[in-house]
Amino acid sequence: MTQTTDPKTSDELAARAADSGAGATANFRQSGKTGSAQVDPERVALLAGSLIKAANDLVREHGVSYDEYNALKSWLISVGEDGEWPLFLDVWLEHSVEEVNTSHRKGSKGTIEGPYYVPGAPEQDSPATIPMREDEPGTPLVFAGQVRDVDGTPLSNAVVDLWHADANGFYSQFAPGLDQWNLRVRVRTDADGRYEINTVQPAPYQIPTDGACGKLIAAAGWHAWRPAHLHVKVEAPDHETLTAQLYFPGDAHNDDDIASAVKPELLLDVAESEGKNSTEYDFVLDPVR
Ligand code: MBD
Ligand code: FE
Repeated sequence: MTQTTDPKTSDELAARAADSGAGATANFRQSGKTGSAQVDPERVALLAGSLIKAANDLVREHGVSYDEYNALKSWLISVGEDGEWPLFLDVWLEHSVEEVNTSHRKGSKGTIEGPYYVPGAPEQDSPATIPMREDEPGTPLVFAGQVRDVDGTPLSNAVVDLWHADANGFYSQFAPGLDQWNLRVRVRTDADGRYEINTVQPAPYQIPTDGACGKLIAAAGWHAWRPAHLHVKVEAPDHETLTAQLYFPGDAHNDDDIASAVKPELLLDVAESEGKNSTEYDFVLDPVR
């Protein structure tokens, strides 16, 4: 692996990690997604009622003690104080929401967006090079493929919006010291619907261990890892936007992702030659219904 910047010690990494989870709260508030939460009162009563009933059933079934009840109360308070609600929800709930909302699709499988997407990355024509530091650590990766409609037509007016962690597991805008758009780019496909993006291989991602989510993971004896992944949103006029993540063969956590977001269709086929990796992945989009 080409390493031109020293990897940080694990202490340095852990000290900065909780910032990422907290940054996701500010990111969500700015996302514009909060304003659309105009939910039908009947649905609120149904869904909130079901959730409360499920929690009461669990208390009876497992004989929850007052110590456990107070531990829960204290932990829920700290999730908010640590700004980790987006992290908690995207890790442990979004996968079901994604499943329910994309089950009608005939095109490519997608998966969760997660807490670290930021709209508005710089746009480039294909072939493109993602914004990165001069001494960006990590193995170079050429990520290429074609975007098509479900009927096979290449989509020349598509955009592949790519964002991912660096070789230390950090996302720009959610960790200090990284340029705003480091490892974030929007790439327009060419006349044949093809895209090609030069980037670097991301590292596996560890959920911040020093916030409320990390405390739950430690208290339960779980592990905090997601496998290394590339995040994408693939957009084209008159097509449903595909939100996906792509994973690398052989990653130790492909089979036990803490966010339950790995699907077999999302595994890349990576070829290595002279210290450089390359992979081809095609995206098939559903027309808007
Ligand atoms: C991530 O990078 C991520 O993709 C998800 C889903 C949750 C936490 C961190
Ligand atoms: Fe991620």
